[in-house]
Amino acid sequence: MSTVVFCRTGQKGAPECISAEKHRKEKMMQAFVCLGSNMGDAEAHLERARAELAALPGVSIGAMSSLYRTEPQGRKDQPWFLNQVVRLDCSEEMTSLRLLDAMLEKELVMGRVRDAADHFGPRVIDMDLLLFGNECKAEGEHLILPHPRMEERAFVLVPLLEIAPELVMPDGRSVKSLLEKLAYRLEGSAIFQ
Ligand code: PH2
Ligand code: MG
Ligand code: MG
Repeated sequence: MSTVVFCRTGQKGAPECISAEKHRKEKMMQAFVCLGSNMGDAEAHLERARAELAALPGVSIGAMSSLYRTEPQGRKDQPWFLNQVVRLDCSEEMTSLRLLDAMLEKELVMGRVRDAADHFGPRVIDMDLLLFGNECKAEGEHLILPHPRMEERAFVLVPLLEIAPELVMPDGRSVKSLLEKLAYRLEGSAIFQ
């Protein structure tokens, strides 16, 4: 018999997903993070980023998408990116603000140089918090949930749907319906937009 488990996110846990039961018991929260790099060995940077996230207290990686080569958005005169979305399973000690702060710190540890005048330029590593359960909030200097630009970006929505095909936004819209509104092209693992 299959059971449908609702996590703190309100999302349905797939019956075959062992962690769904664990989530219910331990009040785990599901967070989705988009990783991106377009400088140096991008694949190695994403691997390191996943290791840094997995090493955070109260965090484990529950799912990860494949890697996509993606056309740059926001500024076209830069190399294509490598992007990936991961699902983090967070215990109660890991709040959205703590997670975001830790991600920003790990970006710096990995050599990210922030250019306040160039929000969309090349980067060694970018870790963007897309969703944290069903939280909708703006807090501190940087935290906005859901991520304000995720809906516009095929490089976010395609890998997100790969690992969470039934995911719905906190306002009830399906992620699938958001992607349907975008003009993009998927060729193998390359995303043109
Ligand atoms: N990140 C940006 C700006 N543009 N384009 C792609 N394809 N992938 C990214 O990760 C990306 C971008 C700023 O964070
Ligand atoms: Mg970004
Ligand atoms: Mg960022």
